[in-house]
Amino acid sequence: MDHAADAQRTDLMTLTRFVLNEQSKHPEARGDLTILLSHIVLGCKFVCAAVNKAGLAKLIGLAGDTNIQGEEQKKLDVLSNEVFIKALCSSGRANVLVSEENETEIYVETSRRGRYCVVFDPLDGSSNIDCGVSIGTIFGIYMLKDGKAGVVSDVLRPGKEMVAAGYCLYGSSCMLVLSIGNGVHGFTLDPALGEFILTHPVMRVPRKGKIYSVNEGNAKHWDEPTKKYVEIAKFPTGGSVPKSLRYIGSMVADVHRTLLYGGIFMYPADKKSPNGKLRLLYEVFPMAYLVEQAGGQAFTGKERALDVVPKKIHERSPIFLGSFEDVEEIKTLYHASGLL
Ligand code: FDP
Repeated sequence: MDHAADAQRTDLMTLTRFVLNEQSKHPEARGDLTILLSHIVLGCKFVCAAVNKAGLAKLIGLAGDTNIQGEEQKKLDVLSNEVFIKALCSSGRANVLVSEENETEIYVETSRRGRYCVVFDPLDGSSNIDCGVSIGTIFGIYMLKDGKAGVVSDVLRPGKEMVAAGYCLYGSSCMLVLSIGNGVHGFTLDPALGEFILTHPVMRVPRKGKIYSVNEGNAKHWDEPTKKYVEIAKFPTGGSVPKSLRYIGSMVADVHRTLLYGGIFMYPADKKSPNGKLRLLYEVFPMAYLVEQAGGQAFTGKERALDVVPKKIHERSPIFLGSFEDVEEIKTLYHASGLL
C-alpha cells in the first residue's frame, strides 16, 4: 500500500481550511475575510447546482416567464444574483456591493454591515447558458477605506487595492480559483463531499504561450497594434510556429485556460466600442489581479490594468492579459504605434 499517497488522499485541504491557515499567519486578523469568503463559496455551490440542473428544472428561460404551476420562473443569472446578494448581506461582513445585474450599488443595511466591499458578476458569459458552454462567477473584494459607513468611492478604486479576487468556473468540473494576495490557488468541488478541495496550489501562468484568444469577428474595427499582433500570431516570421486560436466567448473559461496553458486573452478597444466590452470592476480587475498574482501581466492598451481608477461602477475597459511575454509583445506594439 502507498502510505504517502493514502495520507494525502485522506488529508483534505478544503478551501475553508486553506483560508483559515492563511488567516493564522496574520495574528491581527479577525476572521472577517474568512467568513465573507465562506458566504461567497456558498453562493458558488448554489449556482453550480442550479447550472447543473438548469435544463431539468427549466430554470432557463426569460425572467418573468411562468411555469406550469403558475409560478414565476427566474432566469439563471437573475437567480444567481439574488443568491449572492443574500449570501453577502447575511455574512455580516459586507458593506457596499456592486453587481453586474444591478444598475446602482447596493448598501447592506446598517445592522448587518461589515468592513468589505464586493464587486461581482454573478453569472458571466450568460449568452452561453442555453447551449451548455462553461460559464462562471467573478468577484473582487476591497476593504472599506476608513472603516465607517461605506460610500461609492470605496469601490471606485484601482484594482491593485483589492484584497482578494477570484472566479468560479461552472464547467466539466466546478472550480474556484482564488487569490488573497499570496499567489493563486485552485479548488475543485467534490460533489460527494460538497467541499472545494485544493487541487491546483500555486498556479503560475506559463511565461510564454502558444494560444491567442479574441473575438476575430471584430477584426475589421480593431486598431493597428491589435491587428499587427494577430497578424504576427498567424504569420510569424523567422521560422516561428503560428499560434493557435481558442475563443470560447465566456470570459471565465477563456481566462481559466489562459492561466493553465498560457497565451493571451484579449478584448481590445475597437471603432465600435472605444472602451472595449468587458467591465472594469467585476471582470477586468479580478482577472487582472489573478493573472498578476500568477506571474502574468494585464494591460489595457494604455496602462497596467490594475492602475486604472474607475469613474463609474459599470465602466468598461479594453484588456490584454495572460503570459508575461505575450502581453509584453502587445505593449511593445502599442508603444511603437505612438498611440500611448
Ligand atoms: P456574455 O456576453 O455572454 O455575457 O462580458 C460578458 C461576456 O460574455 C464575457 O464573458 C465574454 O468574454 C464576452 O462577453 C464575449 O463577448 P463577444 O460575444 O463580443 O465575443
